[in-house]
Amino acid sequence: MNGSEYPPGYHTRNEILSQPACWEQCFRLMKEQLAGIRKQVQSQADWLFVGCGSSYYIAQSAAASWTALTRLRAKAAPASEVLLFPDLILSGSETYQPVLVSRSGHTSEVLRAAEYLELRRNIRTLAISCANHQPLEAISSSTLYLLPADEKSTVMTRSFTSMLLGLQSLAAFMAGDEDFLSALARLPGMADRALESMKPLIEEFVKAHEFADYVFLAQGPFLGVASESHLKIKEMSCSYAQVFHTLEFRHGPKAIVGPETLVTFLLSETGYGAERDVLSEIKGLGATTLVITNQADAVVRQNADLLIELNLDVPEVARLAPYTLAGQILGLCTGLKKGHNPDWPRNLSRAVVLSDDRENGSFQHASV
Ligand code: F1P
Repeated sequence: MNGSEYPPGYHTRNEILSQPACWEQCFRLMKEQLAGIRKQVQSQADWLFVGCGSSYYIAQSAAASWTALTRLRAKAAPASEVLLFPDLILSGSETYQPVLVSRSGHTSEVLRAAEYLELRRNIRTLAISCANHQPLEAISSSTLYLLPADEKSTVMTRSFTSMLLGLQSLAAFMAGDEDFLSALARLPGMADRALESMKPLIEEFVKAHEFADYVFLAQGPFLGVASESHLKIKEMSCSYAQVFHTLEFRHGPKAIVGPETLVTFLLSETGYGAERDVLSEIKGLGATTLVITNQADAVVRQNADLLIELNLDVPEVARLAPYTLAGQILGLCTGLKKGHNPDWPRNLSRAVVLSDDRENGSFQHASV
């Protein structure tokens, strides 16, 4: 279905704006599943979050959240690394609890990583998906389902934030952190208000500017969200985008900065002062800046060409999903301005399904 009966971006726009209501539905679904899942996973193991594309960026954000909430070790890996360099990923004698993240449950690399972990390494895996009756659920030992978060659009938006919030709920549930769970429950109302205020600001900003390239900067748990934001602008508008740790940007990549570069800062609370110093420096080099922060001081206000101040009364790690919203809207508006249809991005499919040539162990991209 090419969706031509709908205006460009119709599905993506609706799916972005539906996130507060979708999160509420998913929190209810998580409540029904958490107790059962807790019995099936190894709570004290090292948690390994695995995915591809946006789902890998969920894995990055979920791993950071896991450690922040449970104090247990956790890491993220693209499915391809589990397949090609398993000994780098599954190093040492640690016991692992892998989590396979896949909106569709059809992504070949994720399926093969699940098979490898379950059958070759005899490790029980947990999957999280927005679809059922798909091959991943048949391979993994248990599956968390968030069906309302699936999209019609190729581009992941509400599935990204909902699966991330689902995994954060699981972490808080296992850590017995009731305060964090109630903070998450307050997010839909806050996100509604945040979307209402940021959407017109971003629309106006995109209308008023032309950019040659995009940079997204973040530290700590926000890096996965910066990675996802950079992918949204790439997928929806076919623009050049890069992502770095904020302070890493000084060490060479800042050479590209000019007025036609939009540098987006996702400011954390923990690293605020150091990140704000990079903002001042990069603004001084002539970049155009978009700042997403929970609260802004005078220096940030002075150096932000567009400021998205969220004022969320929740712990820092609970802000990851709301921090994703601005990049989604930026990608949508930029794609529409450039004449693209974000619902069906160039070169992309909803899932990468490969013809599996096991003879020589390689994968060719099948026509999907
Ligand atoms: C993963 C994914 C998406 C990407 C594109 C292709 O899909 O890489 O992140 O945006 O749609 O598929 P999934 O494994 O989460 O279904």
